[in-house]
Amino acid sequence: MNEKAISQYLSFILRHKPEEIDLTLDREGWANIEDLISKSQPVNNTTLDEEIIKSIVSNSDKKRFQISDDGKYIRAVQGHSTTSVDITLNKLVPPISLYHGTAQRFIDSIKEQGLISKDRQYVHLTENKDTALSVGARYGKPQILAIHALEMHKNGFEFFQAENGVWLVKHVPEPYRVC
Ligand code: HQG
Repeated sequence: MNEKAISQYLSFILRHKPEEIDLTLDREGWANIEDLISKSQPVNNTTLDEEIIKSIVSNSDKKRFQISDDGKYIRAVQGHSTTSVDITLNKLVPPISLYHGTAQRFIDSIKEQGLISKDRQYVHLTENKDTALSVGARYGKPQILAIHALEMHKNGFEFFQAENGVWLVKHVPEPYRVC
């Protein structure tokens, strides 16, 4: 079984395109697992079932997914682009600095616009430089940016933390980028 491919498929459906398989997510991002299984396409010839889904959820390195307490529903905890989802997030005071991993080829544009969320609902930030490095490497030669998160918060920007610890903010204007 190819867990990575199935995890990517679940991310695609649960974060971006539930309508692709006519799946309904509620405002908090939850999908009924039975419904998801019956509507999903096989991934690399593997037909999804409850055991596979639960294994992927518990093995996810970044804890991308969550199963509801009653075991009937699944959601992605962050990373959404679909506007049908608006997860109630914990609003928290961030640490002094947070990191964002990007690709060097985006730096000129970031200097002009600051960090923007593009297709997703939020800019994603992390406390972990290694995570930032691997996130940035998905798009080219990686570059870690440090952000004055606490100063932003003091100036009125709202910071949220997803269930898996990823920090979320709507925009990071250029003056708050340290490097
Ligand atoms: C860049 C992964 C030009 C931004 C990670 C990034 C994360 C700009 C790309 C989650 C820009 C957007 C999200 C600007 C930002 N001009 N480029 N003004 N502002 N960018 O994939 O943060 O493994 O939407 O730096 O762990 O890379 O999928 O966001 O390179 O938490 O679970 O535009 O995805 O999680 O790319 O990644 P993305 P991201 P998973």
